[in-house]
Amino acid sequence: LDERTAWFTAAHYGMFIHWGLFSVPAGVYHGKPFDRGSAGNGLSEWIMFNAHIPVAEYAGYASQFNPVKFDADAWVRLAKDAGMKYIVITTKHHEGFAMFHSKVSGFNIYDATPFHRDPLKELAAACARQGVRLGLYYSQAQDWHHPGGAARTVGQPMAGGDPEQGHWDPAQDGDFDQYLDQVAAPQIRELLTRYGKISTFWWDTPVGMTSTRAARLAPLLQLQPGIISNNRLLNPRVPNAFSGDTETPEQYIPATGMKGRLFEVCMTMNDSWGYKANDHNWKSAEDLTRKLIDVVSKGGNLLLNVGPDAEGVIPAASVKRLRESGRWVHAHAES
Ligand code: JFZ
Repeated sequence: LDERTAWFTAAHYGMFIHWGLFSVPAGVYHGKPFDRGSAGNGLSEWIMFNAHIPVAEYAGYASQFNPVKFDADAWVRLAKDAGMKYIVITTKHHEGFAMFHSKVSGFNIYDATPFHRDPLKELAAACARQGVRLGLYYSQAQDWHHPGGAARTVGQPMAGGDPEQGHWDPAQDGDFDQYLDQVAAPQIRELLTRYGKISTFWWDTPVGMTSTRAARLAPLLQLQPGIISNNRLLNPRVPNAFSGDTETPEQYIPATGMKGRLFEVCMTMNDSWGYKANDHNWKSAEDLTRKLIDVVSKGGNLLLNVGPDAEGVIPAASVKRLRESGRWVHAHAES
């Protein structure tokens, strides 16, 4: 038994939280619902890309982002009541907006919104108080706001390739290596030094990443001894030096598990990760419970997603399902 990963294996179940500026448009741009954009997806956190919203216009959503109903303790309590042992939250998704008080870029929830609070600080404190582990999602490569940040090219794999080819606004042009050194790396350093103990780190969509570039970010994880990381720093489909600790099957459960590798299935309760006002395609509580049992029976973890809205509220449909399914979990789990 690996001492570093034992807690993860025993945890079985975690809460994924996709929260960002995208919670403001909530899947609708200029009155038009974006259910299928140029990226071929209707994910609310992809609306900037799908609708090719100009950088300056998108940044304007920050003035409307005031999630005064955000209650860190209530979120953590909800996760616990559902039987979850850890939380993984988006600290910066592809839109480039930091959901923490970053000194590296003013494009963050503390400095750029009327909210003027650091929700990550509050969440970290609540997790520590209630004994729930905290993990951080950070989009290291795709960043559609900061110059030089990568944007995927439709039709190309979301790993490697040309980081600049998917840009739609000249404001995005710049040097990818400079972006990595001056935005991504220092923000990751902030995340791993200013919020107490961090248990997992969730890289995502390594567009433009090479092993040379991955090698400049990977050592930052040493700032948190014992941290676990997923396989999306470089190319998740190719085993390599940066495959991290966990495989990340997305929206499906591998038929026979993943021999020799830890894995964490991530799933949404409806069809979007970020809050999407017109997405009512909810899976039933029973279905979600069966999926949890299926994943755990194969030796994996389930990271089940919620998408809080722009007021900081986790949708009632999600809360209802977590509570209903949580009753089963608590009745059958050992601890
Ligand atoms: C990524 C993000 O683009 C998405 O917005 C969300 O955060 C999700 C959890 O992760 O989407 C992916 C990443 C990898 C694959 C598919 C979608 N993949 O490997 O099939």
